[in-house]
Amino acid sequence: MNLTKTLRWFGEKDTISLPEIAQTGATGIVTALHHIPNGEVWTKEEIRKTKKNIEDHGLTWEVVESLPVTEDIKKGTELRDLHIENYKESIKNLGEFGIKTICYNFMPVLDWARTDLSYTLPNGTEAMYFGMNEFAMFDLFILKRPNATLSYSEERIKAAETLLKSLKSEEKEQIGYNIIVKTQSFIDGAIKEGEKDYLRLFNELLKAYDGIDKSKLRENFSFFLNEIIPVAEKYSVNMAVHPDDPPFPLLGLPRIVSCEEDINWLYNANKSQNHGLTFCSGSFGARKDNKLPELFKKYGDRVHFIHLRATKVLPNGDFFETEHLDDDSDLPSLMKAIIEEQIKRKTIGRQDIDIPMRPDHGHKILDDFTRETNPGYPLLGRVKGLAELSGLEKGLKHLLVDKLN
Ligand code: DNO
Repeated sequence: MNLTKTLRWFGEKDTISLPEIAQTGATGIVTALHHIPNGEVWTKEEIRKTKKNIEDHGLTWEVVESLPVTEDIKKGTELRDLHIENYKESIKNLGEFGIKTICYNFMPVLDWARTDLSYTLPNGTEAMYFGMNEFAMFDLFILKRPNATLSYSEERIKAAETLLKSLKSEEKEQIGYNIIVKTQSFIDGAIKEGEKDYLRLFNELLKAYDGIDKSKLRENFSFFLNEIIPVAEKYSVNMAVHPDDPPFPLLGLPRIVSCEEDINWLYNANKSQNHGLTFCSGSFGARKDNKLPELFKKYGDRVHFIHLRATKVLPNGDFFETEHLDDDSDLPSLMKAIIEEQIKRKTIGRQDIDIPMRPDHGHKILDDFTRETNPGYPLLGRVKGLAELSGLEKGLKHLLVDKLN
């Protein structure tokens, strides 16, 4: 009874190689067919090639992260049916190759957001940071989104103005580029690295959500689930939706996987065991009202994949990614809840006891500064997280399980 240790790999373009990952203590790979455009079918041939490559290095392809849900599916446009048919075909093909877990998300336009990708910590390492004033400044004065003022308090708008005046033009531009391009392009976001007209394109993507509020987005999500989950059941694939990061609305867009009320809605929208959650402690943890161990205890039976990292929330609402085991997110209590869920699964004879987990993101440390990697995915920072989390798991398991036998 162990969590299956995995690391995310971004395919052949990743500067981190499979032989390197094989040395880290991870046995599984989390990856996607990043070269296939969103909305198209992942063919058996392409799946076979990637799986073989991973297995040739002594690793297993544990989880797909992500099989992208197109904006057309989220918005429910006339292309939705075609994209859903393609999605079903991809699930079927993955299932036939023995891939059991697919992580995806249902966040409109922006998959995740940070304003600073190289926030220096006192010991010289670097983390990722989300600044409320920085984000408001970007929205109000760089993007100049119509009606953006409606999303912020007067106080926030003032603070954003003050910030705007204090920054050099390259610094302002960098924040916009980080939010729209740098954090999105490597995970198959709509705007690619190098795109010059990114502000205008991004505004168009946002505009297309006019009239889509939380209940409409939920309706579209529910439609999608009811189409794809029977296919997932047939091919023994677990679908694991990733929570919103950060877990609150941004840019006037609705967010529907942010808190307990959302998870409750989600689990009821389709009751299949094959429809569940990627429990991302770092994403949920950016909200103080999300109590991680409690959430896991309540909703753990349909958690199919786990992302572990800690978030430090500052008094003004800003947050940054802190050490994996920083006290702020209380990962020891979360890990205890995870092990208890595994015990429960074992007792009732479930097969999915060794839930796949990955250390989510990592600080830039040591030699990470000598190699270009995707934001959040340096090698050594993640390996440190993996080692710490594996130790935590082993220690707790020793107390909770081994001692009982
Ligand atoms: C960022 C990730 C997300 C995540 C997707 C899953 O580092 O946590 O991009 O992979 O939201 O669909």
